Amino acid sequence: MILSAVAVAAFLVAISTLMLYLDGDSVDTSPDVADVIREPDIIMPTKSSRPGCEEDDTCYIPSIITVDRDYTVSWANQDAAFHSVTSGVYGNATDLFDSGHMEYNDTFTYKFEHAGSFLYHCTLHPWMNGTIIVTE
Ligand SMILES: [Cu+2]
Repeated sequence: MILSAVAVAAFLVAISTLMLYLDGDSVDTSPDVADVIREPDIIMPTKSSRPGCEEDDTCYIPSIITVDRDYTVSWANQDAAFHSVTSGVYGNATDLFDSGHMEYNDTFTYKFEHAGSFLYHCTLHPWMNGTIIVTE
């Protein structure tokens, strides 16, 4: 009787250990979960709506990043003001990507499928400029 109780207890410990292992494994390998919890690559910080952020390079943080081709870059607006992430330069936008007006806490993503150097800007604030460098 005691022996079977020990056997049952050992079995339960083995099962719960296995469940923990399987649980941890599924979290680590799921790309969907990884995408959801991923930090944004670039943020628009507080007060980037006022001129001056370009002087210490804090309009988009960071303003230049290098990524591999087919990487999906994410931006998050952490400022109370509207901002945009728009390809090209102020007054001369290209049609590659455009977030439209992003409010506080909005995020925008774009997958870069070609290598190159891509300038972008904010349509509301001419001093806000950034660059994505995409390598093969
Ligand atoms: Cu802006």
